[in-house]
Amino acid sequence: MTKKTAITEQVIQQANDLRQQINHHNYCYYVLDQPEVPDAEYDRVFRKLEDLEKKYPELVTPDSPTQRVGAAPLKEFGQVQHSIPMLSLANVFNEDELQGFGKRIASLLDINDPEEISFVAEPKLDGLAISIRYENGIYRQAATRGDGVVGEDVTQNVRTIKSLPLNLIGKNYPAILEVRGEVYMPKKGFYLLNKRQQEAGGKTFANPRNAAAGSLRQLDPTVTVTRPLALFCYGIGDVQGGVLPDSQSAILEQLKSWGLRVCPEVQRVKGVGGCLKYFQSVNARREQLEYEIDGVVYKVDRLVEQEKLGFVSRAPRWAIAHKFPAQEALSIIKGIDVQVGRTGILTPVARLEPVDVGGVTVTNATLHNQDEIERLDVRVGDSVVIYRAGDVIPKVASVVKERRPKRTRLFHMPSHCPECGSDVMRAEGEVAARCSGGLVCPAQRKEAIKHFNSRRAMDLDGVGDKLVDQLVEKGLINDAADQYGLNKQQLAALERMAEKSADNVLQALEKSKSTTLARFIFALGIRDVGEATAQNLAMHYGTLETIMNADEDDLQTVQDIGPIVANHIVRFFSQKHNRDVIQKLMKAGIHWPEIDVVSAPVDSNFLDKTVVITGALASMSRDELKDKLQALGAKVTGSVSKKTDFLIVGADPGSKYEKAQKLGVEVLDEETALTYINHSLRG
Ligand code: D41
Repeated sequence: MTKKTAITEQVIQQANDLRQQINHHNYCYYVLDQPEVPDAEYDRVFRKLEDLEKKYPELVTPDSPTQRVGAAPLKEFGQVQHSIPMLSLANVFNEDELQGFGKRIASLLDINDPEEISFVAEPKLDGLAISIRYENGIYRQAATRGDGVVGEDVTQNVRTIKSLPLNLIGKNYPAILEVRGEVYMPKKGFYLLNKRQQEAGGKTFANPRNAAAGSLRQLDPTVTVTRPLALFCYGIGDVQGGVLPDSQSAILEQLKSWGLRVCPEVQRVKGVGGCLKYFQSVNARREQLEYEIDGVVYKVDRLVEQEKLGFVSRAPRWAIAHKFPAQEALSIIKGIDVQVGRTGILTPVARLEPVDVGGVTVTNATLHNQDEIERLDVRVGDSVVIYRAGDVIPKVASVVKERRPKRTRLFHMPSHCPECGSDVMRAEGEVAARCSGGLVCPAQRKEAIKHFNSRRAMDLDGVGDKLVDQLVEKGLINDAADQYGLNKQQLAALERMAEKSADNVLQALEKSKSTTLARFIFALGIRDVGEATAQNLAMHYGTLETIMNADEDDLQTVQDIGPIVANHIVRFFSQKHNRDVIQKLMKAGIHWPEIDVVSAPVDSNFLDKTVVITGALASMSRDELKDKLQALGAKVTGSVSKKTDFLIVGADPGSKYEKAQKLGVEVLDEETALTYINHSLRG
C-alpha cells in the first residue's frame, strides 16, 4: 500500500512539474513574446504530460494546459450576471471634443488646468470585451459583456486562448479576481483563417472583429481552439480578499506580474496634450500593429479621481475612446466593370459614387468573383457599405437592402472576355472565371509584361505599368521579349517621353539582362509559380533547359511542387508561343550565373521509394528529413504498408516499427539513413 501511494505522489509531482514547465513556456511565448525554448521542446513536454494524463486520467485537472484543447460542444451558452456591471465607453472623434472632455473632468475635479491630469493611454482594440474570473489564482469563468449586466458564459472557449493564464503567477493575488479585457484576432491569424476557410469551402469573415466574435461565440470549443484568438487585459471588476494599487497604471503592472497579458503600447501621459501626441503616434504606427484598432482610449490614472468622477448612464466619466475616422462609408454602385488580370482571371469591380473612407477618396471596390456577388446579393444602383482596412483594396462589406431602387437586375459574369472576346471558362471547383485567350488577350499580355518587369522579377524599373500600357496599345510590343528590341526613336516618340527618358529606358533594359535563373523563372509568370517555387526549381534543376524538359512526375520531386503546379509548369512550356518568347529573350542576351546543383537526384537511393519516418530524430526534425528525402525523389508517407520501401527510425519508435518488422519492410536507423542521403548527394 505504502509503495503505491509513493508512486502516485511521484506521478502527481511529475504532472505538476510538467504543467509548470508548460505554463511557463506559454507565458514566455504568448504573454512576453519571448520564447525560451524551441517549439520542438515545448511539444515534447506537452506530449509527456498528455501521455501521463492518459495513463492516469484521475490526474487531469480543469486548469491543466492539456484542457485548452476544447471541451464538449454546448447546446447554448449559459448566462452570467456580472457582479459589477461592465461599463461602456463614450467616444470623441476629434481634438475639439477631446479638449471638451479634458475641461469637463478638470472642472469636476477642481483642477485649473486639464494639462495637470495624468492619463493612461492605450490602443482601442477591435475585438470583444470579456470578463474573466480567477478564484484562488485558478481560472474559473469567462463571460462576454452582453448588455453590460448579463453576458454569455464562454468559459470553455476562453480557456482555449493561449495567452490566457490558467493559473496566476506569484502569491499575492486576491482570492477572487475578475479581470476585464478584450479578446481579439491578430491580423495575421485572421488572414490565415480566412484562407483556410476559403480552401475548405467554409465561411469567411469580413474583418478580424467578426472572426473573433464568431470564434468566441462558437458552441463547439474544439472549433474555437483552432482559431487564433488572443487577449489583452485592461482593467478589473470584482476583487475580494486582496488589495490592488491606487492607480490604473499600477493596476496594469500588477496584472502583468500575475502573468496576465497587457498591451505593450499602454503609456502614462500628461494632460490632453499628451493624449493627442499619443493618438498621433499610434495612428502613424497603426498598420504595423499586429492587431486591428479603431482608436485609442484614455483613462484618468488615479483611482481617487476616477471615484470622484463616477459615471453617467453606464459609461465612466473618467474614460473616453478617441476614435479614428471611420473605415466604413456608404456609397452607391454606378456600374460593375470586369477587369482581366495576368493569368486571365476576371475580376468584377464596382464603380462607385466617390466617397471618403477614413480620409481617402474611394471610387472603386473589388467584388472578387461571381460567388461573392451572389453572397452579397449586390446590384447596380444599390447603396453599399464600403470598407477599407489599411492598404488593402476597398471592399463592399454589405448592401443596404432597404435602399434598393426598383427594377434592379442581377449581375452575371460575361461569357466572353471584355478585352479580347475569347470564351470565359470557370473550372470545376474554382471560384475564378478566366479568359481562355491566353496571350491573344491584350489585358493578359499587358499584365504578363508588367509582372515580368516587376521589382521581384526582372526589376525592370525603367519600364513601368503606364509605359507598358502604351507600348502594347500602340502595337510596339506583344510580349516581354519585344521590349528588348525597342529603339530610341520609338521610345522618344511616346507620350510623356523625350530623348533623355528614352535613354533611361534603354539603360534599364540593358541592366535587366543580367539576372538569376530563379528571377527569370518567376518573371515568366507561370500560374502558381511564385518566388519560392521558382527558387526551388532553379536550385533543383540548375538550368532552364532541364526545367523546360522535366515531366510532371519529375517536377513533383521538387520541394513544395504537387501535381497541380507540376501540370501548370508542363503546360506552360509545352505552348509554342511561350517557348518562342523564351528563345527571343535568350537571344536578346538575358543571362544568369551558373548554379551548382546541390542535390541532383540521379543516383539517389531514395528515388521513387516510399519512405516512412518514425520516432525522435537526433540530428534534425522529421520535417527537415522529409524535405531532404523528397529532394532525392522519395515519397514520404505517414503510415507503414506493404508498399513502404524504408522505415527510418529515431529513438523510441512505436507501432510503426513493429508493423514494419512484421511486413518485412527495410528498417534504417538515423545514421544509416543519413549516410545514404549523403551518398546520394554526391551523386
Ligand atoms: O481596447 C478596448 N477595446 C478597450 C475597451 C479598452 N482598451 N479599454 C476599455 N475600458 C473600458 C472601461 C473604461 C469602461 C473599463 C474598453 C471598454 N471599457 C469597453 N469595451 C467595450 C465596452 C467597453
